[in-house]
Amino acid sequence: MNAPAVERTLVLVKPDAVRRGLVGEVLRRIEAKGYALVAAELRTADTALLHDHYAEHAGKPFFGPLVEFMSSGPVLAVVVQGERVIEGFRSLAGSTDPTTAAPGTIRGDLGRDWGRAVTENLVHGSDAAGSAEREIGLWFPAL
Ligand code: D4T
Repeated sequence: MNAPAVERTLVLVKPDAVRRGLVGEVLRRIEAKGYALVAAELRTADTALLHDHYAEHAGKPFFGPLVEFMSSGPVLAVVVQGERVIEGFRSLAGSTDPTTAAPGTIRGDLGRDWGRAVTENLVHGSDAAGSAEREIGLWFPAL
């Protein structure tokens, strides 16, 4: 069997995680798993970037609150590299809803429902090779 190709994924440490001082904990888990950090930038995203990033969710009831939440403070955007890192990081992150995300995952260990209009779930990770390429191009056009 051929070795799997090295992949890159876009990870966002979302504003809730940055506010709670969890950047180091998220990066620690990525590095402990053995993945490499390729680029990282702390920035407050503007709504144009977030509309592009979340284009698949445009028109859904949570879209407005999602964009508002994601622009409410800085996020750490990170490009992470390794074999099968796209599915590997999503496994580290856990399922979307932090209340029921498995213990041992970032969302399961560190997240919860805060009773707000949007699911604040600490991190984002690209869900497929095509979206990873698209998202890395949006957040890191120079890469
Ligand atoms: P991201 O894309 O942020 O890594 O999260 P997921 O891949 O786990 O989940 P998603 O794309 O389905 O949702 C994107 C983003 O929208 C918020 N959300 C989602 C929400 O507030 N209410 C909802 O009902 C859903 C489905 C949370 C993550």
